[in-house]
Amino acid sequence: MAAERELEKAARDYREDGAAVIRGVLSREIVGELGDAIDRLIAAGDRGFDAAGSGRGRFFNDLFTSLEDQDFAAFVRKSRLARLAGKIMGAQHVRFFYDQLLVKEPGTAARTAWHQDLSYWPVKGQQIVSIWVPVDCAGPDNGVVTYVRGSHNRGSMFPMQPFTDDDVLTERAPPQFEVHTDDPTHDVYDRSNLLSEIRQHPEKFEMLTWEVEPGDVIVHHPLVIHGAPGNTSTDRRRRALATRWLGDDAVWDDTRPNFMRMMKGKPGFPYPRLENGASVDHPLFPLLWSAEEGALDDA
Ligand SMILES: O=C(O)CCC(=O)C(=O)O
Repeated sequence: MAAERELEKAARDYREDGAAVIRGVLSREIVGELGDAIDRLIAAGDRGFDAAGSGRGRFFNDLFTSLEDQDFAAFVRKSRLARLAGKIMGAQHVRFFYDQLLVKEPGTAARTAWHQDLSYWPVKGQQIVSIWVPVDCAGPDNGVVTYVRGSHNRGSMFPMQPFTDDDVLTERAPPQFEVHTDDPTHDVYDRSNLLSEIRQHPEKFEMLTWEVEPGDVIVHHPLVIHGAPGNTSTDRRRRALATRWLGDDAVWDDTRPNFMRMMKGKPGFPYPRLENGASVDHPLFPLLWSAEEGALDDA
């Protein structure tokens, strides 16, 4: 686990820039186990979907994997990332929100579209953080995540974006999930063309990105604008698990379209019946760490 001083620096960078890298957080062993679990899950072929769209390659995605897969559940707890999330958010209590598996195979043209995570989620608050865990070495050639520095401080939110875009579409504005103008929530969104502008002229923006190795993690803010290039390498996989965490001030907010609504009817998926504005105190989001007690393994 990273030293306190490194965590403090990462928390500062996170507040200022919207994202930060923390080196050597996880052991090779635990990341190796996660890699094995990913390969087993993909080979089994009974979960997930390919987000590569019409393009070449494969961008394997799966959501809430740890809910049903014991190896992923074990990783979430054994990795002690809840503590790291607490330190980055400055929270006293940390709940696990969900995990998302994101595997971009070599030769995958599809880029992860520029987006903000909060647009997809039925929660709001200041203390929400993602921890992106690479299982393979990742850099710009095989699809490491890239952030528009400081973009979380604009204070506005764009509608959900389709998750990937193809290189062949670069000259067109990205299509947006439809938000009906008679929907009372439509005016919460930023309607500017900033995301198209970033897509078409990335050179005009200050970007943050890193070469990362297994054991490193990247933390990012729910409102930072980010995306990822395709995996243009011929032989370097880019396996990653994004874990999402909720702190003290996170509350339920199902007033906007969000991806969990789309999972409502999924057999075995316990969509929370929470009041808007209520605390996210629900078994789907277990409490895994508190500042007083440390890891809460039996939570
Ligand atoms: O892994 C990727 O390609 C994108 C990750 C991402 O957008 C996220 O974790 O929020």
